[in-house]
Amino acid sequence: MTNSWTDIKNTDLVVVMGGNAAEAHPCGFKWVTEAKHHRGAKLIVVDPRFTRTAAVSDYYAPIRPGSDIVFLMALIRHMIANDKVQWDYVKAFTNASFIVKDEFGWSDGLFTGYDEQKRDYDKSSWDYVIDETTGFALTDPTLTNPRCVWNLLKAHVDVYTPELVERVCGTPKDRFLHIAEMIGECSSKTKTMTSMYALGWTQHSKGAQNIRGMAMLQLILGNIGVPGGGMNALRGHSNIQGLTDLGLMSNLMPGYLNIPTEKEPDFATYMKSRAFKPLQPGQTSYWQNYPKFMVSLMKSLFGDAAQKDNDWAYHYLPKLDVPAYDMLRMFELMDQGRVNLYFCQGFNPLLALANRNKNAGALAKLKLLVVMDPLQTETARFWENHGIYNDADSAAIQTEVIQLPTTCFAEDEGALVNSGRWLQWHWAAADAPGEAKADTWIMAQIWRRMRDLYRAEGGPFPDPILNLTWDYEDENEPSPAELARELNGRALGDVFDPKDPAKLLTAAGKQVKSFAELRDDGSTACGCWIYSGCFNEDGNNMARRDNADPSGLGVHAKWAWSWPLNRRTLYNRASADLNGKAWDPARPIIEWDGEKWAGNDVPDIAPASKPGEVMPFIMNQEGVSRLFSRGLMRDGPFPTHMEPFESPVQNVFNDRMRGNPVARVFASDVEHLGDSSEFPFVATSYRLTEHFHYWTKHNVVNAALQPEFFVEISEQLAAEKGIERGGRVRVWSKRGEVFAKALVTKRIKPLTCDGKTVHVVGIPLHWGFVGAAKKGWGPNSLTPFVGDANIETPEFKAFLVNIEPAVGEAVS
Ligand SMILES: Nc1nc2c(c(=O)[nH]1)N[C@H]1C(S)=C(S)[C@@H](COP(=O)(O)OP(=O)(O)OC[C@H]3O[C@@H](n4cnc5c(=O)[nH]c(N)nc54)[C@H](O)[C@@H]3O)O[C@H]1N2
Ligand SMILES: Nc1nc2c(c(=O)[nH]1)N[C@H]1C(S)=C(S)[C@@H](COP(=O)(O)OP(=O)(O)OC[C@H]3O[C@@H](n4cnc5c(=O)[nH]c(N)nc54)[C@H](O)[C@@H]3O)O[C@H]1N2
Ligand SMILES: [Mo]
Repeated sequence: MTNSWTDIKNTDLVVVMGGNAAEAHPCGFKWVTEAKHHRGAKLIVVDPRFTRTAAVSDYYAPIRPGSDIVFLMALIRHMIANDKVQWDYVKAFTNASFIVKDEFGWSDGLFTGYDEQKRDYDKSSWDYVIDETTGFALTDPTLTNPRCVWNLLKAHVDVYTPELVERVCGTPKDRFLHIAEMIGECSSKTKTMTSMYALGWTQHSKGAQNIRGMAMLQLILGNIGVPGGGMNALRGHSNIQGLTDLGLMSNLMPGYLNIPTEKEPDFATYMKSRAFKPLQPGQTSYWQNYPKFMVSLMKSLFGDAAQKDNDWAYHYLPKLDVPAYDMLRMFELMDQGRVNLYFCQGFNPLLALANRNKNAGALAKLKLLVVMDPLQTETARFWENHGIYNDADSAAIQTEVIQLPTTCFAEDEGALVNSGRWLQWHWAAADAPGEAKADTWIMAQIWRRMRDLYRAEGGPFPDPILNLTWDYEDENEPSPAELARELNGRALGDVFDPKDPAKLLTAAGKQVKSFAELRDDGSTACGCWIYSGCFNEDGNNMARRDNADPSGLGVHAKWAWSWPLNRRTLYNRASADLNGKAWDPARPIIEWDGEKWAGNDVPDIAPASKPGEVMPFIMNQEGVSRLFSRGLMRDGPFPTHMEPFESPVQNVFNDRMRGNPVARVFASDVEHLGDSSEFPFVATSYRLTEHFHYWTKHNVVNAALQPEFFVEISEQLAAEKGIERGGRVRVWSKRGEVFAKALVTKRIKPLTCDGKTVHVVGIPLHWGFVGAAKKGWGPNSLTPFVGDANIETPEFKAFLVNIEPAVGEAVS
């Protein structure tokens, strides 16, 4: 989230599109209720299904799964055509005026630079014109140059008419226009809109572009950085925000630093494409501090073994030979027989990952599978044969499975990071049963044994293991507090003020106050720069529980601790105009007091940065936000409509194009993609509020609340196929089949797209074969093994199936 849960009460308009907050985030959804109650806020829901969020909305519109970019680009077109633009914001705080290279363009649904063989773009044309002498980007503040971002954007969105929305999304034109008008009101300086989204946008082969589409709209309305505004990703598991923050993605290290690639053999080469100079005079380009964060991370990992003359032990780090080793790639490699050992910690891929057939086969090719989990999972028992639902030949499977029982959150102490970036400390409520051990204990044992083996026997490259910092009081079990202090960082030598070298900021051995004290000379260590400040010499700030809110704006600055620097709203400098005055005087979050930025939140800019000179988007080289994303996104600098890999209609811009042309797809999976002649219905999948994924099956109460695997279909589809309410159905895709009960509902209605009737089949997830729930398989016997171009999330939300009444007894 750019903002926080508690900030949502400041909004005038909530748009839930690409999520179902009332059911998947029922506790956080109360802030929507607060906004409605206190400000008379309105709620819009755009979802293929009439969800429980829709049930409490002021306005609802249906949409065909996988078509949101058309809707979003059409909203942008509407705002531009009807002058619903927060012009002062757009001119000052976005890259609208930047001039783009002449070579950049698009046609046939593709941008310049596409290489069909490589299924990739050469992105060199997707850039600004840079003045060679100054190194600054050229701009046209009058926005008249036809090559400026604003005019290119206008041209790009021109085809996305309300008629196209109706044709591609199946959303009636009048419903679209009504929503566009409601949203247009939020271009006012004193009205804001918040975007709340989750998997309805991410789980597509162009998921990242869905989100960019809304972020661009929010910028045009002047809604980023302001109270009640923002892009608010409703994160999933209670600590999934912490997972990405701490670099548990295969291509990341803590604090969104990158794992080096093979093309970056040494530290100097690695830094060459980072820490860029500003593209406009006087801008911050905060990533210029990258070396400080990186060197401090290396000192934290390897202590004295990381020195300037050995490139801070850079050669200890793995180097990526592909963009990422995400789950799709790992299971593809497993399936090719190229992985021997899979260590599966807190994950149930047999139920969670796309195309179960492929994944079950992949697990069977392992030599060893280690499952660390507090509960029994289907993944640990993938080799069992469950009749027609799992036709494994158990006797032939040679994979050895070791289960290591762990504790769970209620038995652990530590911090959970919520969607609003708040690190909230919690304490253990119970002792773990039986032989269960904390994940940290188990990992400590593995490291210790590996170290001892390397010590005793040597090996090809023992240094990273032998030199890993492990200075915990009990080497068998690092405590949560020790780990948190390590993430905060400390001074290894005395840290002085660079402006006044005689002034000692933090003495050697003390915790650093914040990342502002980190250095690139080896005198500081820090495990995760964005967390710096969470546990400093003031103590454990994450354990704070003062819920005072003097401004009434939902800031709660003394409740827990929020990264970065306890800031609650990111980009909050953008909440004030070029003179430093709040756009909305009734909701001032920070303002310029003549000498510095001050107010109700920690300013997202150096306190003395002059308002007309230093722009708010300090992480960007430009200092402003991006309506055009330069070379960052793999699939284009503007979002463009692409059909899902499996779609009931052809791509309107290019009828030869299948799916996102640069999305993740492996050669072996192409033959497992179906088309609409065989599979005429669009399926989408989602969770139910009564369950938490796959593990509440172990709890009789949750299991009983929604006891049996079902699929949701419209009355019209039921009539067409002769399916009875509550009857059994068989649903199948190119990848597999499932049997379920039919829930025939008015909540899903047929759509008309491109002149065709399109039926949507809704498939909830939860069921498997362990626990108290009835046996069933959920959606992932059916889903395609393809993923987003930028982040590799599987396309769980839009694929094709067929459905018929089932004959005979199905589920055991
Ligand atoms: N009770 C409960 N709460 C949970 C979880 C749980 O298992 N149980 N899981 C947690 C996790 S890990 C996550 S990631 C979050 C997920 O939170 P959500 O994303 O809100 O959850 P989903 O149920 O996957 O639903 C997304 C909604 O998107 C809609 N949708 C599908 N396709 C499209 C599309 O193309 N466009 C649009 N606009 N909408 C579409 C679906 O109909 C559905 O209503 O929930 C978290 N909260
Ligand atoms: N078709 C389809 N598929 C989906 C989705 C969808 O919408 N549609 N959603 C996707 C999403 S967003 C998600 S997040 C995944 C969820 O998929 P998973 O993350 O696999 O699901 P969970 O059941 O939440 O959790 C996995 C395991 O973590 C264990 N666990 C809990 N606490 C701890 C702990 O402290 N330590 C350890 N070691 N283990 C612990 C639980 O017991 C559980 O068995 O499913 C994905 N799959
Ligand atoms: Mo999730």
